[in-house]
Amino acid sequence: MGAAPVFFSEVFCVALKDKILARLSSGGEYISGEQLAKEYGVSRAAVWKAVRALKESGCMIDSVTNKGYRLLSPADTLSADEIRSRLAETAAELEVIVLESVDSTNSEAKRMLANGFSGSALIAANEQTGGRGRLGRSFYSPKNTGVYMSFLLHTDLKLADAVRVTTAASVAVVKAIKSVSGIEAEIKWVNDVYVDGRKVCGILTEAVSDFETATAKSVIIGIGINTSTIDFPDDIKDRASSLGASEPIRNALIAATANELTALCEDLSDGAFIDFYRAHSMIIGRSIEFYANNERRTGKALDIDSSGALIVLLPDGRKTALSSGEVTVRLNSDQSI
Ligand code: BT5
Repeated sequence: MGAAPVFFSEVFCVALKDKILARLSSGGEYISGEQLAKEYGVSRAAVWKAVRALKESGCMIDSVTNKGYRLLSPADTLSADEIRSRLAETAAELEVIVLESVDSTNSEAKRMLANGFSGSALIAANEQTGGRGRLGRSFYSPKNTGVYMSFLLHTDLKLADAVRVTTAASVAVVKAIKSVSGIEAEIKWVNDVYVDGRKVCGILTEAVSDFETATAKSVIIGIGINTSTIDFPDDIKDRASSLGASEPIRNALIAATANELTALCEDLSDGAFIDFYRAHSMIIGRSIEFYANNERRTGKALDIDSSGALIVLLPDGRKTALSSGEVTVRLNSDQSI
């Protein structure tokens, strides 16, 4: 059998990418697209494409109109040591594990539990090959351009209160995004974080429950945040986005989320964080549709109660409280899941 054909344009593109990376690495100045195009005898569009490919591979390149491109860092590399060095006291007991690639950090946490691990852990991966969302959905987790992490924590939460964990995680993510990048994010009940109307983060909480005592003995809180992903798959590209990070932020974002989340988890019965959640909700006061028992229903989101449940006004004037797991909320104007 002959070798697989190598297309000239692919070779050319790889070579251009490497050349541009080397050129940008040689000095801290901005270099215009026009200049790079001239130096390498290619079009500006080819330069733009090569820079985009570099960003997709994790290079932190600042692009400024009329100035050009500047390399801020060759990579936003995950480092367990750096994450650890940024942890506050509340998070100091977390075993920090960084993996290059894994199917799902939540699945990895489950395997650790099954193998007898009894501590608390933070597992972060550079890439997930089988990132999971809720209800069997998937979470796109390309390498280098996102934060994919799971917290394995031990609680004695009543199962009925487990929704608070996801609520707390959403609050932790919004606070961490703000502190690390200055970006104001919003929460779409119960587990999605949005920036400018697009989803930048999803949260998947899984409880390891004890049926006899009806408690969640351990919880696995999986958080995926797109930090600099540009190219999303066709089915989500219109409603997914990233934080647009142009400098390394992943270690700081992971540590900030860990610090916020562990502080909140110290006392989940204290509903103080629900006020923050309400203030950052993108659905309170809006018409929504939701699914309960596979049935599509509509209503108006009125409030989030102290347990984290969403209070909805139904068309017949009755009110209902929705708790996670049984419903999916859509804004009426929005086609997202
Ligand atoms: C979620 O589910 O959004 C929960 C995602 C949790 C991901 C983390 S990453 C670390 C840990 N390990 C895992 O395996 N999972 C957790 P859900 O609300 O069901 O949303 C899933 C839907 O979001 C998909 O069906 C897509 O429509 C959309 N989606 C998929 N990937 C996305 C991405 N990267 N950014 C924005 N939207 C995405």
